[in-house]
Amino acid sequence: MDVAIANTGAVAAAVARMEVDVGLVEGPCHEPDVVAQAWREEELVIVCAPSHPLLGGDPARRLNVAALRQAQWLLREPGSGTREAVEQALQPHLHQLEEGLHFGGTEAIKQAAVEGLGLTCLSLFAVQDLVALGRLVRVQTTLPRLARRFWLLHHRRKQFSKSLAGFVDFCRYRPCMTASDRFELFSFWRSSATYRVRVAFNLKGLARRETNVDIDAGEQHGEAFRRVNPLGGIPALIDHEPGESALPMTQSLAILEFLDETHPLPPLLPADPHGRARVRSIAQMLTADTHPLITPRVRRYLTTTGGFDADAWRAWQIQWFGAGLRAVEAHLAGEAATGRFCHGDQPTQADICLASLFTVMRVFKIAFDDIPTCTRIMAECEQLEAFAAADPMRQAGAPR
Ligand SMILES: N[C@@H](CCC(=O)N[C@@H](CS)C(=O)NCC(=O)O)C(=O)O
Repeated sequence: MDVAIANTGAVAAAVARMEVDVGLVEGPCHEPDVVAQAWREEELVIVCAPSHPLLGGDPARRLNVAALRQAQWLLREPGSGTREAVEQALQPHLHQLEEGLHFGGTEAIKQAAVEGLGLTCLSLFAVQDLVALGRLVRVQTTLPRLARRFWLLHHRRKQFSKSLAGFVDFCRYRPCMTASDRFELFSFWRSSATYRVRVAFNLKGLARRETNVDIDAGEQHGEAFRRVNPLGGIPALIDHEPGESALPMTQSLAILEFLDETHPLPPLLPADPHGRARVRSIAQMLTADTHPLITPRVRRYLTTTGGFDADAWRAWQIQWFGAGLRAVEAHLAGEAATGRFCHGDQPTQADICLASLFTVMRVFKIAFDDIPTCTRIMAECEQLEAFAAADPMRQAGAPR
């Protein structure tokens, strides 16, 4: 594979001339014969030196629109895709940016900001090193969250070979490996509900840090965790983003919807209401009607109070996993909306929930041979690194 690096305009032009198979760009593409598929989303942050006069000696000061309009902005050169993306993010709020200086690269802008020459708006990923060192501060503002999109470009007549299609899948669904201070996920290696959230983070290229709650040892019922989730279940997610409420979010599907609303790409729900209802219905058949019956708290009750021994518990698991999956199979096998995945050819909430049941069944060594569509779709999911990387056996704490 050959990789060439150029700015957005040059990449789009190379795709339009079919000189390259695909292009990955951060700015808008203006080539008529090029199809732009939404790829990743990246958070943009405003940063400056801690001593910048607009902060008045208080790095936590929140700047309003009027203050931001007065600022001198450090920008990329005109024609750069990054500059266009920053202008698109800021101009709806500030209308016009007071250009202080412009530079041909991000590193030069960062150094100029450290020297106090102005404010700049760059990707969080690009500035987190200097923010961690205290040489830049993230400016708190009254603006909403800023983001830019990356795009995958291909010529509209491009024939995709199997390996090229595999590469595009890899790009779209590769998990993000960076550490995050923003999202704290309470998790356990085997938990299928946590798996759903892991896959969603991976699909969206978002980082998280995980705090282990050992549900085999009963930590979910301890006083500390009950303050996070009074129901004593994982996952729970805390968004530590400054300015956001730090209340823990619980319920994997609610967390999936939150991630989809705050980080829309790639979407986990179809665009049309009927499609969304179908996907949510499949997801809830698995997570509301099936999974709760086989949780540790149910096992504990049945084995301590209900007179179940190990065989009765296993028969119970097989009964309820089987009932849920056969019902989902009836939908998937009989409905035209089923495609490569549960709904069309992109993974959705429904696939995440389906795969979450398969992964926990594997841990318990349970399999069914009468759900061929579910099994085929699970194999499709596992082709994507976002799912594979969330597998229980690849998590810290899994038996080796
Ligand atoms: N409906 C919840 C399920 C939460 C749940 O039951 N999680 C399991 C792990 S997969 C748990 O923490 N169980 C603890 C217990 O049953 O004691 C969700 O989707 O988040």
